[in-house]
Amino acid sequence: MQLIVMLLDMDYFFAQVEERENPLLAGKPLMVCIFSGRGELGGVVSTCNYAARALGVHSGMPIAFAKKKAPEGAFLKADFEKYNKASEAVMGIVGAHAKTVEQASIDEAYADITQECNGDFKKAAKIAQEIKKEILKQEKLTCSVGIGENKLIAKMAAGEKKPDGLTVVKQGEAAAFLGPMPVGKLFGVGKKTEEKLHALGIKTIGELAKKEEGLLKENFGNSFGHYLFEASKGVDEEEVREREEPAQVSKVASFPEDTNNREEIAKMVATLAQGVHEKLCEGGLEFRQVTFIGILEGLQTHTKSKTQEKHSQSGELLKSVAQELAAGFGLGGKKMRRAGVRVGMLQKKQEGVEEEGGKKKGKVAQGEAKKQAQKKKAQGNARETKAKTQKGADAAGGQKSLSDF
Ligand code: DCP
Ligand code: CA
Ligand code: CA
Repeated sequence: MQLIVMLLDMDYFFAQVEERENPLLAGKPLMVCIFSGRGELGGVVSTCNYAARALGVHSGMPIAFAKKKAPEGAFLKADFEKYNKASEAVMGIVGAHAKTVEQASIDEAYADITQECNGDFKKAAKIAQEIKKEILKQEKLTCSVGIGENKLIAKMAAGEKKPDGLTVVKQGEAAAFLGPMPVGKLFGVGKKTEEKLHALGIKTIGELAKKEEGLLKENFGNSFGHYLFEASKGVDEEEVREREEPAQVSKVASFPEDTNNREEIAKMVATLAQGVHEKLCEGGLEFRQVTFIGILEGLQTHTKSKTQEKHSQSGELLKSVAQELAAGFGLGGKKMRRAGVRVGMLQKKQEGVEEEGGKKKGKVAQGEAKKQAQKKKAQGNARETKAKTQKGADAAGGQKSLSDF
């Protein structure tokens, strides 16, 4: 049967959720920000609405820059709990319409709908419309959907019409669809690759598709050269598969005796951070969010989180952020019984991948990550299996989590 894949991507996700919560914000420039704490305007724009984009603001831009471009705009602090909740609701709706769903990021999912639509592109479009309608009705949010014969084409199609778009690229139409696009738009091609391609006289995806594989391998290495050779023709053999990586990784431990000694707490945090870091490395994962969990003598649990501008796998960074959060944790005259360190917003380590305009382009690394994951699975890591059975014990709220909590 004809394989049919759908990619659903929420429109200006974090900012749209904020507009939904406060309709007064809609229409005027709105920036969702990750403040670094260094100065009033330290940090970066996580995302912004279309009114702000029209003024030249984009994801990853320093807040101070955005302030110059949109002085009248609203600048809100990112509230990940809110976005995670919306994300889970959206993923639930997609999951109700398709058996095989692969969540690719907080606001994006692939679904293999071959069976559901019987290999028929018209039926596939109907399913997408139903999903869009349900998300709008239940979550009051819009999204853009692409449909194609594989993941790559679905992804490229989803970017074609935004916001609130639905683009279907039928079988056999991929080359004509991709051909006229600037080569920088091809999934996996970042700024540096684009420049190199331009220097070779390649401006469109169609021009890239005409090049010999040998020439591309010579210039971009065997693996990425091969990827460019295939992707430019709309060839992609990666299957839609449910992800194995957890949403969070955490470690929690009890003090030998309840304590309010800051040094002792900091020492414990360092040990916990190291344990979390080991798990991250085992899974080939990078984090963006660090949470300190404090459980006081009366067993009240409090958390403090900090989100970094970028993903990282650094154990040093993890330890220092966790200790900083622990140092700022108010004991309120009580002693601490247990402490925990948790990392969230995880992704597979993106080796050798370019990032541009905030869009992660991890196609090639994904293949590598997949191999790693399969290898890991084959090895049957007993510790991890044990931890996985405890999933959902903390605030993951239905998402997969790896936790000793
Ligand atoms: N995000 C972030 N930092 C970035 C890029 C994105 O924190 N550099 C967050 C905020 C986005 C969310 O991830 O809302 C999803 O990212 P997308 O790339 O899908 O961008 P948007 O959904 O914001 O916009 P679009 O309508 O272009 O998809
Ligand atoms: Ca999006
Ligand atoms: Ca996205």
